[in-house]
Amino acid sequence: MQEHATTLAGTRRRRIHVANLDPAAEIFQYDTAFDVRDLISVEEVMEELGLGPNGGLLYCMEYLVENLDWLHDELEMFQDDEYLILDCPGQLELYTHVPIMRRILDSMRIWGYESSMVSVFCVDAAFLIDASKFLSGSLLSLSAMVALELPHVNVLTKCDLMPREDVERILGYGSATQLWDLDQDRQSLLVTDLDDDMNEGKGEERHRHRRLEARRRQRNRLTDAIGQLLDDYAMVSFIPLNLNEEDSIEHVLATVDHAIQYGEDLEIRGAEEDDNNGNPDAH
Ligand SMILES: Nc1nc2c(ncn2[C@@H]2O[C@H](COP(=O)(O)OP(=O)(O)OP(=O)(O)O)[C@@H](O)[C@H]2O)c(=O)[nH]1
Ligand SMILES: [Mg+2]
Repeated sequence: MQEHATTLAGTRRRRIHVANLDPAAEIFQYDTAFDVRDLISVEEVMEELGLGPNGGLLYCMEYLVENLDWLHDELEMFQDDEYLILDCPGQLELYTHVPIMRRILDSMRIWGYESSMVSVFCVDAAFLIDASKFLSGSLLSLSAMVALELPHVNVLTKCDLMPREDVERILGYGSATQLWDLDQDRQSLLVTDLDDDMNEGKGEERHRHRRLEARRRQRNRLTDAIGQLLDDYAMVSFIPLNLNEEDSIEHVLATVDHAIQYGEDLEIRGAEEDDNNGNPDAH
């Protein structure tokens, strides 16, 4: 995104700052505007306190919450119209199980950033490839959305690493229930094959197989209900990101901009200037 912004033509060219809020991060492919590891890092915590990677991350994030003045000072360095991406840790428990990210965001709301924040939830395309993965990925996104209470954009990342047909299949799912039905049809074909094999087997095995089938159908009713809920509220949809396609990067950026109305003031200002250019009396 940072690189893309600098390649835009003319007035569309812009600067995107990126800061790292992941104390476990090691390598970056962007210029960091500021870095939480200047405050604390998982590496030093693991070494000094003998914690493991998960405990270390939690410790660091709690330390950040206790030292939010540091973040406030860093954010104050930016002008109101500057654009900043905060690269956050990917461990979902920081958003759902423990309210750490929520506490950081609540402070940012108090500092006046409420109306200019959007959460961008990035999921690897490979994690959504079949019905059950799609449903669990959607639920993860939903839990982050509920926990953060911000405008929310889901991005399907790493599409460049997957055959185009697979990406199109994921995007074409349309609805979670429809997807689940398709998958069930496929599963029942498999079960019918299995039934035929079983008919030749012993009575005890057939009985066990029927019990398993009944249990699976019960579970499916729950999955149906979850799929229905996702559909009824049109809660989850994904925007594909393919790093090799400029249009795809632009589409993600435009969607995120739109969610926070970024640039709309600039466009209006630009339009006024155009009008004024056409009218010699105007100032
Ligand atoms: N080809 C390709 N590689 C990517 C893309 N996004 C990230 N990567 C690479 O994938 C690797 C893992 O990066 P991420 O998926 O961002 O994960 P992470 O930052 O290590 O972990 P978390 O932030 O904790 O989730 C890095 O080497 C990235 O450069 C993408 O869209 N396409
Ligand atoms: Mg990361």
